Amino acid sequence: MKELKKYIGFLGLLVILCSLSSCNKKQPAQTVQRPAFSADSAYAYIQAQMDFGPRVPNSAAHAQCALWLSEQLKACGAEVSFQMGNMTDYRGHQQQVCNIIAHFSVPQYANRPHILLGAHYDTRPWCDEEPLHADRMYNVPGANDGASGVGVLLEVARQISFKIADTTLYTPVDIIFFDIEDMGTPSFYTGMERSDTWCLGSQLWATEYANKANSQQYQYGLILDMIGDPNAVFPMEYYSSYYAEGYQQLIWRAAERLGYEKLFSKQLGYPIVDDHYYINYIAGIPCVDIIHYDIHNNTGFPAWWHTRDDDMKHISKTTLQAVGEVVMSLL
Ligand code: 1BN
Ligand code: ZN
Repeated sequence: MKELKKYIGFLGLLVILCSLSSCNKKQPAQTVQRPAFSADSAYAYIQAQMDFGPRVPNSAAHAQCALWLSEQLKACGAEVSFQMGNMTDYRGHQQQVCNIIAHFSVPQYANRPHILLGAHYDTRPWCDEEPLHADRMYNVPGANDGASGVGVLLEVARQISFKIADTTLYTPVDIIFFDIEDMGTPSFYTGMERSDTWCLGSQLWATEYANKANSQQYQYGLILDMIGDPNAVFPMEYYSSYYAEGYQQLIWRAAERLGYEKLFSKQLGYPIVDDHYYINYIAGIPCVDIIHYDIHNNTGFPAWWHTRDDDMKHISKTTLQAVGEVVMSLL
């Protein structure tokens, strides 16, 4: 009997000690569900574009890259078309535009409005932010300004192909690679500077969209531009707030949930006439721009912007991973 009492006493003590020790144990941090995205793959897509050389309009590299992009999108199961047209550049010359449009359809949700994801694939013909005059006639290599947004969206396309296969894509998606975003009036031009000389491809697309009776319906659009720098910061760009506030909030909140609140700063940013501006203003589709500002430079952009230094050393897989996860979380 005495032995039994001792045994029960010992068991009681054990229970108390166990419960105390479990009280002291820290609750595990709430784990965030991370959407699938490979920064290694996005990086390789950026490198592949760089290997063509600068994708300046009218160059062989530009044409070869356009073809390669359409093949990559087709390999991911998209229906791909080229939108061709002519637009007037800063000197009044005609430029041939070639936008690349990929549709990812989900038969069960065919009637739902699409999400539009976009980036520009051309690179600027001049490094007009170079300090030395002699360097200003070089083409911009465009690792960040061009290839980074396209690289992330190619990886998004690859992830979409898996989602279509396992029936977890709930929204039809269109990916558009816009042409001639970056041929706006160069700083050395002595004539009049006009803001509508930028984004010629998206202006063409938005104008044709607005003039077509039965255009594809879009819920909203999202443009990625200069999204690969290791020290990137994406404030809430002004025109995106003006035209698409709710969607901008949705995207920045998604970034916060994933732990990327430093990268996706909640500060209001400057107004930038990027491709999203014409998608808002001409097409009437609410559209948000994720774009890197740098308030420490007088251009408002990073030091490599429109210089020969816009190369692979300013591409970070950590930043690509963050942007990629945020985009994937919207699908
Ligand atoms: C973004 C990257 N842009 C050009 N390269 C758009 C832009 C247009 C930025 C005008 C500043 C002024
Ligand atoms: Zn540019």
